[in-house]
Amino acid sequence: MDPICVFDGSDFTGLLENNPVWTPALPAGKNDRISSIINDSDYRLRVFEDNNYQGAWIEIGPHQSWVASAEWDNRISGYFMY
Ligand SMILES: [Ca+2]
Repeated sequence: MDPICVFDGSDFTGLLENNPVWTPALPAGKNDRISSIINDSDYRLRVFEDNNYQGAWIEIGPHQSWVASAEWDNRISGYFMY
C-alpha cells in the first residue's frame, strides 16, 4: 500500500505520521498540528477536527495532496481512510 503522510509544516515538511492507520485521537504531540497531507494511497482520507471522528471534517481524495487553509491549520484530531 502506498503511504499517506501527514506533516507539521505547510510545505510537506516535518513528517508526523507515514502510512497512518485509523486514528480516533492523535497523541498530544501530534494533535492539532497537521498542516499538510500527501495521500498517495487508493483510499479517501477523512480528517476530523475533534476526537472520535467528531466535529467538522473534510476529505483528501486518493493520490491528492492538501495544504491546510487557515481554517483547518493545526486543527485535525483524528482521521480514517476508506
Ligand atoms: Ca482538533
